[in-house]
Amino acid sequence: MSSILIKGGTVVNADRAFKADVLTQDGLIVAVGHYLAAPPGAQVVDAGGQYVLPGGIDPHTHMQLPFMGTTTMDDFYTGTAAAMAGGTTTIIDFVIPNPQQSLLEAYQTWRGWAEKSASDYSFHMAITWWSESVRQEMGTLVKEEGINSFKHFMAYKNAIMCDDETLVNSFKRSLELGAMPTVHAENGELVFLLQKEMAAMGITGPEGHPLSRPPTVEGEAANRAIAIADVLGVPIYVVHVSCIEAAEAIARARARGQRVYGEVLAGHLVVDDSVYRHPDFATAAAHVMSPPFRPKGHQEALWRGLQSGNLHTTATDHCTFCAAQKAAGKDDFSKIPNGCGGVEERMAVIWDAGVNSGRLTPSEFVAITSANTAKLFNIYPQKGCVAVGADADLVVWDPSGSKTLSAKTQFSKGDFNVFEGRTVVGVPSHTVSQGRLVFVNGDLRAERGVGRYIKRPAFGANFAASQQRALALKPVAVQR
Ligand code: URQ
Ligand code: ZN
Ligand code: ZN
Repeated sequence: MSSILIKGGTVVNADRAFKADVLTQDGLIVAVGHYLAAPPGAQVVDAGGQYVLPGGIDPHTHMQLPFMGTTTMDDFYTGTAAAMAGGTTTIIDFVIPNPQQSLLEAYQTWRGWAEKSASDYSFHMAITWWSESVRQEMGTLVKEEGINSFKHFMAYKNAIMCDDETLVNSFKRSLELGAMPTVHAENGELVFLLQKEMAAMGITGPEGHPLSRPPTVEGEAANRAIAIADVLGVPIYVVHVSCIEAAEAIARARARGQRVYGEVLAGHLVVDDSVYRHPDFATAAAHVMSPPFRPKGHQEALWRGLQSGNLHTTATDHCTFCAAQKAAGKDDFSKIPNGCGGVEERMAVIWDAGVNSGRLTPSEFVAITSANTAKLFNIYPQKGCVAVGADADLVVWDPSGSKTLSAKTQFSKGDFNVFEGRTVVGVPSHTVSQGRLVFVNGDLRAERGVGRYIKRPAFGANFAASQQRALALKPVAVQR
């Protein structure tokens, strides 16, 4: 594999920013320092006036997901390719077994689908039912397959929803295994009832979607999951926190010293619920995802949660359905496949709305787009850090570059963009994945199938793993 020298940039890690050159070789970062010389044959990138960031990590995507009677438009190749065009070099996707299906069987299916990935990827495992066999297979997945996080959907009744018995048993098992339980926090029983009430009132359009899942429905589930985790003494990670009620539930628990972590979607930070009142069905339906986009006031609470350290990561929940697929819910909004895109736009949207606005420093941006996810899911500093020995996943970030986001120019196979028309300042000029230049000034050079499955050790086990990596590192003579 070739060597890349990134010269003249400002390296930004979650803890600090500093001027330095970065040298990669054989897929690893081998030097970070001043006046580094390019080895023979190395590619040289001039990063003058730009930042050099750790590759983005998106902890929440659904590539090639079969859901609500159809399958998402982006598969693992097109989805990871689009991600790299936006500076994200690792995704954590989800294996979602059907109820009564073996977890290991579902895991093998998703591993097969993901073979085509263009970038590195990992999996959370969803727990959609409970039995002694599920308990056993969770152990196998942690000990042998490098899965250290288990997802629980508290919504989607009559499909993949977990009842409290499953939550309690699975959270307890996660603690035994040193794995992180995560939740989609919406009370699925309330959603189910409110959907029926909307139908009874004759509300069938997309405007009924947010009405059937108000913030209190999310707040209740967040509080319940946090309370269960508190009693069991297990940490918990709440995905796509969208509203004040859930953000405050997390902040209260953290103030009491409980290990609770929160994830925020780029969409929930900048898009509000007015989209559901758009007169065009396709436009309103394109925004149907859960939890729904919220009234404007919730966004400030999410930003403040990220600034205060009570919310920790940003993601996209990239789950793209085209207009024809969304039309399944033309006469009944509860039949609209839930999901939106964003994997390509996440970092630029958050830089533009977060860093340019003064809400976040560049280092805080790195924390919430990469480093915190790597730490919480135990792949730091292999990922999430520009440092010797880390994977050569990097983004050269041009703070003065600008772009108008649009479905017309996106690499995603979706046909809609929830950020349509938004002009952002601050974009990736180069993306490096596994030591390869995969995106250069708009030119995407994604290679199908080169992505690797990234194992994530159980918590408490990573000291041994990092020792092994340190011992495996070949000493590299660095020319200055
Ligand atoms: O709920 C999720 O995270 C998946 C099914 C994607 N869809 C969505 O609306 N968020
Ligand atoms: Zn969800
Ligand atoms: Zn999701």
